[in-house]
Amino acid sequence: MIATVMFYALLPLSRLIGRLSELWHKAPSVYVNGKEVWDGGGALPGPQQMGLQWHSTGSPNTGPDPDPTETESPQGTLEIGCMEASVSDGGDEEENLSARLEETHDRDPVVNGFPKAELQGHAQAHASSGSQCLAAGAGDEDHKADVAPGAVCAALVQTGCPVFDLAALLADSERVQTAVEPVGWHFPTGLGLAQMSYCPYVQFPDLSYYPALQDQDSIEVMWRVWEDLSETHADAAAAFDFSIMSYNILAPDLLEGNPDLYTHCPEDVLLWDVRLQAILTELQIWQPDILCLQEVQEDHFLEQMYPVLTDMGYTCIYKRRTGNKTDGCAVCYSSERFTQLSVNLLEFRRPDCELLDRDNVGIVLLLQPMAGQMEALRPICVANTHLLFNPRRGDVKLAQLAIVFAEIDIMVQKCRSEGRRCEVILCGDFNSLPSSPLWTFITTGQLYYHGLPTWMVSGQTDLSYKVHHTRLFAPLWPSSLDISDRCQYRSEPQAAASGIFPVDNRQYSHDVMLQLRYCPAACVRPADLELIPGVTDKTPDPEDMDMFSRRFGHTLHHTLSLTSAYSEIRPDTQSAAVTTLNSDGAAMVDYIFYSTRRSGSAGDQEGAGGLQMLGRLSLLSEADLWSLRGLPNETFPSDHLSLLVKLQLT
Ligand code: KL2
Repeated sequence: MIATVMFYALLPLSRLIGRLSELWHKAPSVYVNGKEVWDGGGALPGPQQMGLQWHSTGSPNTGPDPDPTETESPQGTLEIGCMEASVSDGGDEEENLSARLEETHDRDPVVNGFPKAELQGHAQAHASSGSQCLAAGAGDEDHKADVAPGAVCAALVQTGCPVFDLAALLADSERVQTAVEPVGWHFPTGLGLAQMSYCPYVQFPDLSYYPALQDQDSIEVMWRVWEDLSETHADAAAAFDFSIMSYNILAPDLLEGNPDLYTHCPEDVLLWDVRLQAILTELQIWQPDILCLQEVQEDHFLEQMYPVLTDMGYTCIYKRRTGNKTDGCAVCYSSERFTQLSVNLLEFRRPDCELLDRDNVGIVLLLQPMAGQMEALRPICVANTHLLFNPRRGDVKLAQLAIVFAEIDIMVQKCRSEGRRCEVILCGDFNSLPSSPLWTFITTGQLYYHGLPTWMVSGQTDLSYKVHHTRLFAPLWPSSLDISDRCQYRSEPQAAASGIFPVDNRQYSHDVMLQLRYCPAACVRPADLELIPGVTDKTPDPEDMDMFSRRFGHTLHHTLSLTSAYSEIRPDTQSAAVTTLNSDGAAMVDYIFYSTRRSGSAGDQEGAGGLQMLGRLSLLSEADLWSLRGLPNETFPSDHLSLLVKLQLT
């Protein structure tokens, strides 16, 4: 009782002292991925906002749109520019699309113009736009005092048209850093910086056992930043740099079909029109040279996305899922940078195969990069797919993946028959976790599957408590599929024979018996096995195991050398990166795999090949995303994040 009376007696005094100390106190520091970038200043929302509108007035314009500042075209308009914001009543800002768009952009020092060929030129353009930006910020008296270097572009958004310069971000981030900081595509988590910095102390401590939020010495802010990895690669004069995005955009029909997954979301962030605008904005910002989309609803794609993408200079290929599913996959590529050599639309459902009774699809296409006199550049095979979701059916996922590999192999062989090597990029939503058997198969080229429970394949769930497990045994799919365990069509001349004993020659030579010492049964050590150092404790080295699996089967192979562009652990914060989040949890299930130089083939330039990764857009952790109220949210319009990497073909 006495304590309560004392508390209320002293509260006004402590508030007064708090206010006074607030005046003296330095604004809190802001850390981006562990690095101090901001002194706590922030710009408040202004009267003008940036928006993106699609006015469909006729057939799509098939030509590229070289001038991103253009606001009108004769057939259809992709308008990016300034418009009057609808008046917001302050409390309702998050429900306002324009306000949300501003939130996406107002700290975004990027220009809408992708670095196609003249990287240098773009970077310089950015440097000058950066200085304009600074000048505008300095001229704005209202904000001059508290706007820090990183915030000046926000001031520009309020005073005139925002200018985006992704070019510099993707091409030359060092220059960007000197021009305007912070670099990257910035998504502060939690409250806006201005509110965080100047937030008054919590008002009703009497209702809470927790102390008032008083320590604001530092605010941790996480961003999706561009990770520049180009320094590790030598400047290649004849290099062809390009970017590729993989993005599951969450089909509205699937969203409505699984409402339980989105109970954490405010209604307005789930509206398709709102999400579409944000998706298009995202594509407009990054303008990837190749775009691989999943969960693209057919009607929306044809009516709303295709016209915009065509107008942006893309050629698009779409494949709807089979059965009564309304969504599918799309691959769009820049018509200026690539020509199409070949395309194959994949349906995984096979009427003659009980295993393959699901409606998932994929697209495999062969693209020829075009760059001035560089027609001799190796073609790039791009594969995009969305594998089955069902966590229990790893058997189906593997069979679907085998079809993708067999179709990629057709493209690879096609190039080989012309005496050329091609690079491979495999992307999509694989509904499988990093380090799962399916992921391991993709990244190592082999998977010993004998007896593996089907639920284990994707790592999505743990069903180990079950008494009975469906397991994988050879053959994984019927011979009618005509795909070997090397994931190549058997009818193709190069299809390798399976490594099992020939039926008519069961002569077990000493050599064969010797190799059997590495079979899984021989590798099991009984608990009471007598220890003979160097003998019974000897474990086979991986090369010998590899030889065993090649020789004796029960192993899936593919012939590509693929690396995942993203790793499970974020290199900056050491936290687990995720690509999708819903009420059920978060995980990394989307990937961009690209072909790398084969070990042992160095020196033979054309024979070795491989792509180099120059950079990527960082992912976020589950905690980061929950601080944004999960996915989808006002900033990220899908329950998946986009994956974006920049690759180099030399
Ligand atoms: O995980 V996904 O979402 O890659 O984002 O792929 C599938 C799931 C997509 C296409 O089938 O629909 C979602 N529980 C959770 N998600 C489901 C379910 C389910 N039972 N069925 C479909 N999806």
